[in-house]
Amino acid sequence: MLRRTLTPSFLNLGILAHVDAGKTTLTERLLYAAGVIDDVGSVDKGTTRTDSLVLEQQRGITIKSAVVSFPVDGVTVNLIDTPGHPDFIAEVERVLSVLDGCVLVVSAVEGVQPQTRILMRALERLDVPTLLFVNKIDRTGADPERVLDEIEGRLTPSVVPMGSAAGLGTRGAEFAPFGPADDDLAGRARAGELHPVFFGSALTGAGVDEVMAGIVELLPTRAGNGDGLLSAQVFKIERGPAGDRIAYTRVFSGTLHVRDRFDAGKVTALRVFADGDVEQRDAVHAGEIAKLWGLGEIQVGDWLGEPLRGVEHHFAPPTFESVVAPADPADGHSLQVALAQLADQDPLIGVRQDDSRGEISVSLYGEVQKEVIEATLADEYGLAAEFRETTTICIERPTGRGEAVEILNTPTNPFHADLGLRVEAAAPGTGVEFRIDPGVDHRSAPLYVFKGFDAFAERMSEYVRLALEEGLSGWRVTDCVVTLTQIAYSLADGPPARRGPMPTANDIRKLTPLVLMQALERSGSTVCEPVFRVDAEVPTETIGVVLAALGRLGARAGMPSAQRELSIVETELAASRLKELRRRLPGLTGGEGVIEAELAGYRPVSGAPPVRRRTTPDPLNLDEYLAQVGR
Ligand SMILES: Nc1nc2c(ncn2[C@@H]2O[C@H](COP(=O)(O)OP(=O)(O)OP(=O)(O)O)[C@@H](O)[C@H]2O)c(=O)[nH]1
Ligand SMILES: [Mg+2]
Repeated sequence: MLRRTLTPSFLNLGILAHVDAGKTTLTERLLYAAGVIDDVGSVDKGTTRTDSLVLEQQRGITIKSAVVSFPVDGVTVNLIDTPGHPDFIAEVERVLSVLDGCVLVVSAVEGVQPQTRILMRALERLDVPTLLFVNKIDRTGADPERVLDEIEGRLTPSVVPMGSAAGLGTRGAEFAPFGPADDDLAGRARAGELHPVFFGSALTGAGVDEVMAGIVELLPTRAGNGDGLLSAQVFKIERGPAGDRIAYTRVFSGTLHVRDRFDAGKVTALRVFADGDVEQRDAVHAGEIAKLWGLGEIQVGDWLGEPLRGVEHHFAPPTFESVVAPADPADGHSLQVALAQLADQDPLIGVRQDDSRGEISVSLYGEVQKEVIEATLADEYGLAAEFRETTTICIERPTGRGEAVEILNTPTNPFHADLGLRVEAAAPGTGVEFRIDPGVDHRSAPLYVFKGFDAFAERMSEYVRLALEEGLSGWRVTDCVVTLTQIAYSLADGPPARRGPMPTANDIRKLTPLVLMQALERSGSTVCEPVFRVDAEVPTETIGVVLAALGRLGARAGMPSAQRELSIVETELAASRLKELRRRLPGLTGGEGVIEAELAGYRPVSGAPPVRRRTTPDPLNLDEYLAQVGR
């Protein structure tokens, strides 16, 4: 007999867009339409539910992702409002892996922006079913038809407009739906094959009811079945008023209970999102998002229970860094602690500690992120900090191929093991790949320390990655293949040349950089700097001076596309030149020029390669290395 049980269903929905497109305003409208709030808050007055941080309200931009929940047609929608400013892309990155669906917002005036393309590419790569909302049809200059063309031409051809907009550019602008979506369309939208497009205004509410209906009809909902093995992932960490860690967690399968124990700690309390608020519970099931207390050691990206996949990066890493110094030298230690805490909540705030100089440097996406870190240090930690000049983070790529071996019981190797490694250049963008030469006899690896060959290979790969954090010029080494060519270890009853204590995991860990850096020295490395694809939108009458300035910066600009008063110039610029252009543009364009930049890749620096001071012992200086890492 077929029995229908009423299981609750969920939809974890991301709201993504370029900066200022209207995500937070739309979120507010959806909450209002769902009946969970009685008044629509305003970004401009700092009264929205999701821009709850003081800094967000002061600046009128979203800095952190925020979760808020509402019911529609029996479905609990957990909506995640994300920041659109490119400096906070790390926040979006972490949210992506927990989404069932997404609404991508595009402004009917500004249209498709470079950031919109970056987001859409990531959503497509992850197969996240996505609806589009063309917002701000009430604003002067709104041109939904043009924006629809841009979407088809620059984002994805698989779009289906769900209606049309009328009364453009006025408060009375309205969305007129074509009619209900048929089953075929709904099925294909839920599978992510088609992207329905709505038009409207988050400010006036036009089109919002239709998007609301579309969210549950055209995006996939998940039944909250708590059977099966637990698999849950932490995507955001917040510090409570008492400094406690609160882990935002998406449960993919199974059930998570209060008092469950994990490596990171024991769950002491659990809350889920409901009706615009949070609600205390004892357990949370597959499909849901919860806030967990008590996991003192938890990190963003960690899995509770069975991991479903590894760590994935969907966006480019930060390309700038800056040394941070306390205004009062006595605050050095407090600053270090505060920055470590911030980096903990935000794994893409990379903190580098140079003990020999007592300096801390922070990796950055841009100036706005820098200002936010500065303000956070002041507001939350009472620390006045100064950022020195922002510099570019380069990378190193092996130039060719190099190999090195260290043999045990020789003067240069106190680590009781033989290790041979080869490093070879690989295609740009491929990262670091670790391999083991097929000729290596598995039994010659110290398997007793690592509990099997797979575990050994995994740890070796980790040691290799760590060693490559600082290359010959101090930059992270990437785009290469590292191959283990030789491994052996000493034994108490081995033949004389192999006689000695058996190595520990630490021996292998400390030996790896020693061998790898010698291999890299033989291959040589090329320091490469980030290069950006730049769109500069400038008043047409200033195009001549802008092109001349680009020429002086060594940039080859394409043909400018003139759109009456404004023209767009596309070009590519190295990070340092981009900074120079940003500095000069206001003067050249009477303050009217706007720049959008997207990382295009890395190119060898011209001239002498910049060197970054190492923060870890230099394996190529054997005495110093051994003195610092110990045997
Ligand atoms: N005229 C008009 N203004 C809008 C509309 N939606 C949002 N705005 C305004 O646009 C500005 C940005 O809105 P937000 O909702 O903060 O945009 P956001 O996408 O959340 O911005 P970030 O989170 O900082 O990326 C605010 O001044 C809003 O009042 C709309 O439909 N029409
Ligand atoms: Mg916002």
